[in-house]
Amino acid sequence: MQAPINIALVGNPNSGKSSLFNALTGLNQKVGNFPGVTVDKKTGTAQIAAGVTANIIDLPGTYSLYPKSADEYVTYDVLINQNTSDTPRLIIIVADASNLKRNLLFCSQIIDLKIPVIIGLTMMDIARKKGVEIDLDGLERELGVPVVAINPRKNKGVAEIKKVIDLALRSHYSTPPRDFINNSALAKEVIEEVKKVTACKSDYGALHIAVNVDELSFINAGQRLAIKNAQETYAFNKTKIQAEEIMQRYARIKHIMKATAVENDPLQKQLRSEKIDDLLLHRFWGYAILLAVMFLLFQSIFWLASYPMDWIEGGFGALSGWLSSTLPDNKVTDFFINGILAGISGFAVFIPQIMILFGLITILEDTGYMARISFLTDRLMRQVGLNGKSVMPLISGVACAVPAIMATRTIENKKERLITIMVTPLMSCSARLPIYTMMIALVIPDKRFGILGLQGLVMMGLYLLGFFMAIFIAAVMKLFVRIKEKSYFIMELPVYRSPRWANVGTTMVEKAKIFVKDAGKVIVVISVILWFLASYGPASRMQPVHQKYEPLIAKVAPESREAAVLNKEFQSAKLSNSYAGMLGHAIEPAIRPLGFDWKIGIALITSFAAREVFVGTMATLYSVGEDPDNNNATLREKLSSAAWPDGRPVYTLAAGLSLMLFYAFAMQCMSTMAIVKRETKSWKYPAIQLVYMTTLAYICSLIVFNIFK
Ligand SMILES: Nc1nc2c(ncn2[C@@H]2O[C@H](COP(=O)(O)OP(=O)(O)OP(=O)(O)O)[C@@H](O)[C@H]2O)c(=O)[nH]1
Ligand SMILES: [Mg+2]
Repeated sequence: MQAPINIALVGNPNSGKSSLFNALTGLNQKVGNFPGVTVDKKTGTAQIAAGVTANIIDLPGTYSLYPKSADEYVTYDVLINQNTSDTPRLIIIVADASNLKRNLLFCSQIIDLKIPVIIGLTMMDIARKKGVEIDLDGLERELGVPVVAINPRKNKGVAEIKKVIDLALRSHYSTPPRDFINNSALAKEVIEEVKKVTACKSDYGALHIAVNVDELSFINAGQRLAIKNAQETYAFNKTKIQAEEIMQRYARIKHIMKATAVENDPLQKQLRSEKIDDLLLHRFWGYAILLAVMFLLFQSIFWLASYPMDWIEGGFGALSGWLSSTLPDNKVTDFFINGILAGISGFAVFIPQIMILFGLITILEDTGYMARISFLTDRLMRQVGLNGKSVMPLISGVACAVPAIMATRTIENKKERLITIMVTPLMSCSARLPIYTMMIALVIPDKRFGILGLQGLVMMGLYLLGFFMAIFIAAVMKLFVRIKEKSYFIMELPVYRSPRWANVGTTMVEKAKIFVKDAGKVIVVISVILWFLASYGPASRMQPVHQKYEPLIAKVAPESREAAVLNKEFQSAKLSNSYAGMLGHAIEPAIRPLGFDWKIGIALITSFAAREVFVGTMATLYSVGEDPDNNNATLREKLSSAAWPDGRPVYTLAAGLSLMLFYAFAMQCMSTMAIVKRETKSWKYPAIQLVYMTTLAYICSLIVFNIFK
């Protein structure tokens, strides 16, 4: 058995690379129907033939070998830097047959890098519908590299391409002897110099090193100096050379297209996608439909999920009621039911909503509608310092800010990318959903106006609020960020495809698993710690409580009403004097103006690192604080009977709204801060985010609480 070889998948965006990656490796790399789904490299292994395994590297799509955006740089680095562990022994160019001409430009550039390539031609089905017939043998002859037709969406041609890979590796198939165009003539002396001072062997690779000499990390100072000297001596003009190169390539591609692709009646066939776009991108109807789609999306998160949520909630309530009546009445039982089980049930309830949310977003991506949303909103976005491409990150921010912030890599303009990163966490992510759902159920009446539910409308209002706040803050930041760069919006509109339901299903299950695993771990750990903090306290404070209540309880009949009342008072006094209670009381002065009591204060503290923890914290706190006979009440019921010491309810409309707003705007997510640091390469931006978002949250909550009080 040989050591695995590296095979890189490259090609234009949305050409089917990740689909092929999944077909080869059996993994589940994200696939979607718009350009720029993959923004980072990902490796998996595949069995190519008996005894031959390969590391398959999936890469972000690139239009040409001159990178413009951060995701294109990831690919560029793998291709140009010849000395890393990722350096491919073989490249598979995944080329979209329905856009052959543009795809061939990139193919020809890769071929000239003198790394062995195989072309996997996807979308033959769509090309055929467009009336384009492609002569594969002819193409192979013209380009001098193997060409295989594949359809990774339907798993077709995967065995064939493996065979060709195996053959290529076995016969030590190398690269075409002649360059696609005469690269060396473009800048002869400089190319020679680069080849002399670096390990680069191809003329075209050397040309790229010369063009990007300042950006490439693997070029050392000595090499850089030598190359720059040569550039000066021979008047190296990179803009002119690039233009010349692209022109020569297209000239040859035109000739190849003529010889190998037959287009029947190019003007006759209007694709189904174009007809649909006439409506969906319409000046009026386009926007009307967009609003309707968004509206349906949020309404359905609410009502579709309400049934499974009720079952889960009821199930956990019954379970803990049953357990507390069967298990022996001691500390261990208490810890298990009120510490662990309460924590788990607190977040398990929200699994259905999270799944539905991710499922619907996947459908938007898979059909190709997401790209249309970018197109429709570009004008609005541009006015506030963003770009149509900011919409994808913003919408996926509704699921989770972490992948959303990575998705900004496709935005070419640095200023627009930075502002998008700064405002994306304002979008209401799925971790806020539990808090919204809980509070809405508590303080918003379940009224209906025909098909519209008031609770659903408030939910949608919160999401819209996040969006408009993001737009507003972007407009403010536009005035402060000083990066000057020309901005443009070029985005391919992919053809409409029916969603692959298997993909939708796996995404839903995957996301639920991640939610349970990641959030679950934190929530359970915090709930356990919290149970301890809430159950114990300094003896100096706890003893008086015991001394006060124990004799009182001993006096009344054990099963009587007085006993129940006393017991409840006893439990809350204990909680209030516990370590957790002291913590909550300590910050109460700061949050009281927002309408929050000390229990909410504890939840604010625990959810500072991750807001998922909020509901779990509440569940634990209210379980510890309640009298033991009330265990099968749902958290919602417990919260609605929560009261201030003077008997006023805690969760009034004003307090509920204030709490929702606080969670809508506050920056409470360590993972987001870490990813912002990584993408902006500085702690400055996550720090700014933390300060501005939390201040914003505090002020908005304060205002709303005082209005509704
Ligand atoms: N009709 C058709 N659709 C295909 C074919 N191959 C892939 N697709 C679809 O094309 C879309 C894009 O596929 P991806 O695998 O995400 O493309 P990608 O090249 O990884 O895209 P980026 O990561 O954005 O660069 C998906 O909706 C696939 O289902 C094909 O041969 N025919
Ligand atoms: Mg991809």
